[in-house]
Amino acid sequence: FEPRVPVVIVKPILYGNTAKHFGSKRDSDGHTHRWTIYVRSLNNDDISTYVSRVQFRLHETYPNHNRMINQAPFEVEESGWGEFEIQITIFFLDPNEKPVIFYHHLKLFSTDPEVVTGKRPFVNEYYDELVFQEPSESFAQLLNST
Ligand code: SLL
Repeated sequence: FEPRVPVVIVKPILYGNTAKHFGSKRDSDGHTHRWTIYVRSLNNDDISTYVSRVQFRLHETYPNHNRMINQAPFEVEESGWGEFEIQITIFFLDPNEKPVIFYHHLKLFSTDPEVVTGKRPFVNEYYDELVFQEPSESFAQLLNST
């Protein structure tokens, strides 16, 4: 009798956005902030060892609002004037692994005085975990390589 050990691999990630006020509203388009939305590993290891691409679905006011990023760093840098929900989809190198879909609320405006005066960058970041149940042997190798 050989007890079967279930294989579960957990990859910690960070996702979120940074934002920086221009200092004034841009006349041409009313934009006020430059911002970046991103997905990365907790320890900054390269997640492209097991992630094939990441899609960021921006607000429809953006041209080509479905942004597919096919290599690291998995991020989109943009400018704008408003906050909105961004749908993030992570695709994996093993096509049998279902893509993971979640949401991030893009935040631009801070009440933190250090951020308002430009002493500190604005970071709106969250921790989460990608949990793989019984991954294929080859994909498990990729997951364990970082
Ligand atoms: C709001 N519900 O009303 C939100 C919508 C839309 C943000 C925010 C500019 C895009 C562009 C932009 O910042 N859109 O000019 O391409 O606050």
